[in-house]
This record gives sequence, structure tokens and C-alpha cells, in this order.
Amino acid sequence: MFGTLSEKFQNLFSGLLAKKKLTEDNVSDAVRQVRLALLDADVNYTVASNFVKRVKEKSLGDEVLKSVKPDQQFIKIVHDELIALMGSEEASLNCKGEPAVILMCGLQGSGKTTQCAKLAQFLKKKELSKRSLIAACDLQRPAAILQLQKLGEQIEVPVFTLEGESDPLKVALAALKAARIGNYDVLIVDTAGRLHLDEALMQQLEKLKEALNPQEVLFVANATTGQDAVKTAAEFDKRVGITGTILTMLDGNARAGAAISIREITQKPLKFEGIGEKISDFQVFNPRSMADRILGMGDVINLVKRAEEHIDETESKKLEEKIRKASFTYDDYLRQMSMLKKMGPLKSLFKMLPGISQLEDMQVSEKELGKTEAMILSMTPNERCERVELLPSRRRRIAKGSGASIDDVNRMVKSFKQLKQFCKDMPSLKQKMKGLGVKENSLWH
Ligand SMILES: Nc1nc2c(ncn2[C@@H]2O[C@H](COP(=O)(O)OP(=O)(O)OP(=O)(O)O)[C@@H](O)[C@H]2O)c(=O)[nH]1
Ligand SMILES: [Mg+2]
Repeated sequence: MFGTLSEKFQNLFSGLLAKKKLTEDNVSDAVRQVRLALLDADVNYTVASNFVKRVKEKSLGDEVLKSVKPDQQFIKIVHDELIALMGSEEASLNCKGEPAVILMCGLQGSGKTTQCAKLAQFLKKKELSKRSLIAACDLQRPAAILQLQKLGEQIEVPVFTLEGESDPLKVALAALKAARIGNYDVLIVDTAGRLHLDEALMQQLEKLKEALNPQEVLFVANATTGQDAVKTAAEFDKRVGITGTILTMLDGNARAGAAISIREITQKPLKFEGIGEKISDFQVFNPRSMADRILGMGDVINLVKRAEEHIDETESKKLEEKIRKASFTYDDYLRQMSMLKKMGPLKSLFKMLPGISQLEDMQVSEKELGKTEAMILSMTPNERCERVELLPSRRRRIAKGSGASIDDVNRMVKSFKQLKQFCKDMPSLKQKMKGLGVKENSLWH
């Protein structure tokens, strides 16, 4: 996700690991590097400066200097401060209202329309079981209504439109009326975007806000734009008054700048995050898990949450046990890959695992999955249980049997071995995470 920033932190931390104790000098140096890394990730200048000031003060405190593991203490301070900066706790969504109205706003292409559907789907889930109506109030872009209708069909959530109407306010008010009559719990209002902030857009939003009196005004921020998203959020807040932010495009070339600075600058919580194009690629923003991802510690909390939603518990327990013992076979590898497939785009899930950067050439694309399946199915039972060495002649046979190339087979074997090694290393990863105060969860017991 935040490739270079995570890498920089990892390098900095491993550099510190080599030091026996922290001194004022090496703390200053480490803090300087943190500051540069943050600025490079497009974190707001003042936010970065205040952040490192707090980190430095805490790192030079007596407790840290006297501690047996000052390097780990330093990492913990950075981790804790990042969490605090992003809001400490998960923020709630105000759904009190008949219906509760959620107004979406943001620049063009930031993901407003998609988030309307993602949010409706999220609210529909059984823990919340809220019925939503989505109002199509983007009358600017010709295809906007159709886009929303298609999304609505996919998730079986109705979309309110007024054919021929060109005033978004009229559509919104009619939708509100329809939501009341239909006893909907939530009305989600999609609005038009603009390439840049402009007066017409702001006035339209102000009018919508005044007329609808929404419980939530959510600013949709494209994380790939870094600090620009932060500036825009501040503008929207000043004019319209937002209640929170949804961070999108975290699966792409996202820069950590938006995630790190937006709450501090707007003083409004980060509520959700969109981590892919699929409707299910959406989750509550968790400051701790975001801090883990920024520092390259993986995103275990969200991984487990999503896994639990999709995988039958006993099946996952069995696999967990095998992962723990690193005793799984090629058959398990195949099973595990198809289980992961159920959980969503494989790449984004694998990226969430701590230490995954060590797993090069991991075959995770869905297309590759089919290939891998064919190769494993071409293996004999003894080969699948690793009772025999996969000598070149065997690899050639597997390649022939599955229509793959020798290179494909070699890559698959390498990936399998890497994953196995990774699982063997898990106890030490677990230790490392414990040292940093990262919460444990079922995947690691
Ligand atoms: N990769 C990725 N793509 C996303 C995400 N959210 C939305 N998209 C895609 O980004 C594009 C723009 O999203 P929209 O939801 O149409 O954005 P919008 O803010 O409604 O755009 P306008 O209505 O033109 O202002 C679409 O192709 C979406 O599928 C995300 O989290 N990750
Ligand atoms: Mg849109």
C-alpha cells in the first residue's frame, strides 16, 4: 500500500535494532529520518513537524533511555503517535434519523458514487441490517445516474431518480420523501463532482445540506492525491461542514499523506476506507490497523475481520493450525489459495499480511490461481505431500500435464516454499509484533 514509506520505516527500525542503546544523537537522527519519510509521503508540513516533536520528546524521556529495549520503545512511540494522529479509535456513523441522511461530497472521480454503493452494502450487513435508499443527485455527468443504477442492482439497493429533472435539490427532497414513505433507515445522497473546487459546486452542496439537514456529510478523499486531498477536505469542511472522511483508492499508488494528515487538519474523523474497486472492498477506518500498514507491519486486524466474514470457522481453524505448524502440503496450498479467493482480491489481502514484502513472486492473481490449481492437480499424491523431491523430470511432467511451462512450475514451487518459510518465521514475527504492542488475534495463536 504505502510501499516506500513503509520501506523507509522498516529500514529505520532495523537500523535502530543494531544500536545497543538510544542516545540523544541517534534519537535526533532517527527523528530526522521519520520527518523526511513523512514529508516524502506528502504529509502536511505542520502535522509532520508536530508529530516528530512529540516523538522526540517521548523518546528522550527517562523511561525510554533506561529501558532494556530502547529501539522497540522508539518504534512503539512512533506507532502510538501515528494511531493518536489518526484518531485512536474507530469512529462511529450517526444513523439516528428517520431516515438518517448521509450526504456524499468530494472532487470528480474521488469515488463518491462507488462509496454510496459500498456504504449501502456495508449498512445492509446483518450486524447493522439497515435498509438504504440511494438518491442520484449527480445531474452533471450524463452517465452518473446509470452508473448508480447499475451499482444499486448489484447490491439490491434501490436508487431514487427523477427523470428529466435538472435540479439536484428537487431530486434530493423527493428522495427524502420517498425514503420516509418507504420506511428506509438511511438515505445516501450521491452528488456531482468537479475537477477543482468551484463556487457552483459549493453552493449546490450548501443548499443540499440546508434542505436535507443530514446526520453525516462525508468527504470522499482520493488517497493517491496525498496532501491535495487534505487541502480539499479543509475547503469542503469550511464551506459545507463535513462530519468525516472516507479515504479511497488505497489499493493504488496511495500516498500516506492523506491518511496521516486529514484528521488533524480537519479535526473530523476518518470513518471508512475503500481499498479496491469491488463493492466489498470497503471497511471501517481503523487507526491502529492503518498505523500498522504505514509502518509496514501488515494489516492483521482487517485481514481477520474479512476472513471471518467469508470463511467458515472450522475450515479456517484447521488451516490456522497448519499454518502455525508450517506443516501444510501442496493440497493445503491450493485450498488456502481458493479460500483466500473468496475473501476478495488476493493481492490486497496478501499485502495486508505482515512481512509479506519478503514474499517475492507470490502467485496471487486470480488468473494465476487457475494455473496453480492445474499444476497441483497434475502432481502425484506423493509429490503433493512432499514425500518426493520435485526433480526436473517430475517438473517437466507436471508442466506437460497441466499445460504450463517449466518456468510456471518452478515459480509455483518457489512460491509454495516461500509461503512455508514465511509461516515458519511466524513465531518470530509474532514476537516482534508483541514487542510493539500490536494486538494479537486468532490468526496468530
Ligand atoms: N482502485 C480503486 N478504484 C476505485 C475505488 N473507489 C472507486 N474506484 C473507481 O474509481 C472510478 C471513479 O469512481 P466514482 O465512484 O465514479 O467517482 P465519483 O467521485 O463518483 O466521480 P464523479 O461522479 O465523476 O465525480 C471508478 O472507476 C471506480 O470504480 C477504490 O477504492 N479503488
Ligand atoms: Mg459520481
